[in-house]
Amino acid sequence: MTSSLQEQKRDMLFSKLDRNNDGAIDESDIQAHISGFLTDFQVPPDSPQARDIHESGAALWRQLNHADADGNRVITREEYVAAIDNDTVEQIYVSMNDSFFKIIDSDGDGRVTEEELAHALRRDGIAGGDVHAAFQKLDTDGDGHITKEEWNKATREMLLSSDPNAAGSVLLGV
Ligand SMILES: [Ca+2]
Ligand SMILES: [Ca+2]
Ligand SMILES: [Ca+2]
Repeated sequence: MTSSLQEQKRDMLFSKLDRNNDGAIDESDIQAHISGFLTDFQVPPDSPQARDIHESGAALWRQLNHADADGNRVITREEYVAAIDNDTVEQIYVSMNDSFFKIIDSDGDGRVTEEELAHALRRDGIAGGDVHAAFQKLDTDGDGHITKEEWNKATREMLLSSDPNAAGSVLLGV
């Protein structure tokens, strides 16, 4: 059974994806979201990372199409919330981490430091004081770095866990 916390988190993700706030997601929202991300992280639009992210966006849209229950090429809040399950999380969100993690890991050493995370979270308006707590939650083995495995785990928790203390909630700022 879906808990209300899960629904609340999916609702927040939907609101992030619905860039123009018209209550439905279409392909232009996804592309706007990605362009905003590239601008925030100062990724040159013609770089391999930008190409990666745009390809992820196109893949995200293809995957989201199965959420479009009535087939009208737009995804409503209800369709989105109902479509998130284990498979969707793996196919959409965990697979997109390959691209996003590379950008958040700004020095490219395969691990995200607290400073790199601070840069990523600041973009979502999370105050500096919360970054340390967020980092400690995401760095589950406590070695001072967030690996892609730790990030993927948080991504799954973000969408699937009903535990309010799960590390993944940090990714949504809740
Ligand atoms: Ca629809
Ligand atoms: Ca790094
Ligand atoms: Ca770690």
